[in-house]
Order: sequence, then structure tokens, then C-alpha cells
Amino acid sequence: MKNFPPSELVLNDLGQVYHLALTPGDVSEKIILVGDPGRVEVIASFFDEITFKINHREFYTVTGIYKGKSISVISTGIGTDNIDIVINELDALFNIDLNTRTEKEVKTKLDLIRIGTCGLIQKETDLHCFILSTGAIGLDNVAHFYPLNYTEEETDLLSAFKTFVSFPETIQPYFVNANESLISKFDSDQVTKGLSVTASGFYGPQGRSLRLGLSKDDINERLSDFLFSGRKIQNFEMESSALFALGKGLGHQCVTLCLGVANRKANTFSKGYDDEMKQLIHYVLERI
Ligand code: R1P
Ligand code: URA
Repeated sequence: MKNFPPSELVLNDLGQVYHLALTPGDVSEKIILVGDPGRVEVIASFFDEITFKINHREFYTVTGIYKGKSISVISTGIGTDNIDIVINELDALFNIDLNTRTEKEVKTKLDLIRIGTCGLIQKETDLHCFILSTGAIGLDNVAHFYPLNYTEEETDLLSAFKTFVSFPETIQPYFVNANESLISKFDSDQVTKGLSVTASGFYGPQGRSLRLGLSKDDINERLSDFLFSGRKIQNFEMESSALFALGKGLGHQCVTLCLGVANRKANTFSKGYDDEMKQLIHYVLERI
């Protein structure tokens, strides 16, 4: 059986996984992931009881009970590089015996639900709408480091996307669907379903131009016009591609719901979204 040495499976002096500072039993099998550590407290304020809390770097974890269900919420910080850490360490927590450093025979399948904010790229989509990501096009590179299998539909969509939007060869997009069973829990007329583009930055990689300008300036136009089997791109955010890819590769169920806080076509940004974010959190908590 494969043994994971200290350089690969990194544990601190307390036996906790290195970045998240968690030990088995600290978190539930239903986990809400958020970018902003401040959003953890907001979600925890909905819990009837808090059973565990820890804060290390940008990774703030709270476990609690919501209407009889045990749920954890963890902040990932911004970006797919952090998602690589969070998903690998959460999977290790459940599916590797941290004492013997060997893979467990019986695996635990996690529900990983991201609640985020996003930039809308269809002009007619209103600020503060809820976007349910049915799949994510990754403009980051995290998934390329793993031996992942893509479905025929994922491969076809990616190839249509690469033909429609031409990127420099240094950018190699990938595409992964969210989990069908989680999508069906959140699908209603309160959400707009669509594809997400996961960008490797907030400014240039999402077509924002400040002093430095852009090497490729028509990208947002092309993204908003892309259509594949009735699926169009609704938003930009910065974590879902790696979440869906690594989650699926490790056997977990993943999905993302985001609140639209910018409309890139209308050149608008929310003046405040605390109440709408609470409504999205409530919408999610009631369905998991
Ligand atoms: C950028 O402002 C951040 O907001 C979005 C993006 O994905 C990125 O992390 O999500 P969160 O609000 O969850 O952080
Ligand atoms: N998050 C993003 O990644 N982009 C936006 O425009 C807003 C939130």
C-alpha cells in the first residue's frame, strides 16, 4: 500500500493537515467553501449551534448544526492555487489514515458547495442575481497537473470553446462539469444556470484594464457570445474550475453558487450586497 511521506502529506506538530490546521472529526461531510474569510462568520450566524472553530492563515473553519444537519464552512481565500490546497487537504483528512499515512480502503464522498461572488458577463443579467454554475472553463492551470479523465461532452465543449475564443498558446483552457445531483438540488427559478469562466486573476485575466492595458482586449465579447448545446457563459469567478476538477478526480460532489456583484457589460458594480448574500446563503442552507 502506498505510504505518503512527510514531504507529501504534510502534518504539523499537532498532527493537523498543514494549511487548514484540521484533524479528522473537525469537519462535516457537507462543506461550504467561500473565498472571503469574513463570509464564514455570516454563514455561521445561521447555525443553531457551533461545534468547532479554527483559524489558520486565510483558512477559517467553522462547523455547526443547521436545522439538525452538521455543516462546515471553510474560507479558501482567492484563487485556484488555494483550491489545490483546500481540496487535497480535505480529502486527506477523510481518505488518508493520518497515523499510518496510507490511503483508507473505504472512501468518504464529500459535498463541496462553493458560495461566492462573481462578475456577470451577459448584459441582461441583473446585479445580485444568483448564478448556479453547471460547469467551469478554467483559464488557470491547476487541473493540468493531475491525471484527470474528462467526459466526451466536456471534451467537445472545450474544443468548441477553444475554436470560438482564440487564446495565446500559453493559456490552455480546460472544462469540467459541476456535479449533476448537487445542481438539481439548487436548480429553481430563483437561480440563473450557466457556465462559469474561472480566471487566474481579477484584473487582466477578467479583461479589466487599468494602467497596464490588456494583451488581448476582445475576450469578454467572445465569452459572452459562446453557446454550446444551449449552455452559455454567465460569469467570471476565480475558484470553480479547480474545485470541480480536483473534486471530481477524488470522487467528491462539487457545485458553485455565486452572487453577481459586477455586470461587466453594463459597467456596474454593486454598492453593497450583505442582504443579498444572506439570501443566497439561506437558499443554499435550506437545500443541503
Ligand atoms: C474576487 O474578488 C474574489 O471574489 C470571488 C472570486 O472568485 C474571487 O475569489 O469569490 P469570493 O467572493 O468567494 O472570494
Ligand atoms: N469576483 C470576480 O472574480 N470577478 C468579479 O467581477 C466580481 C467578483
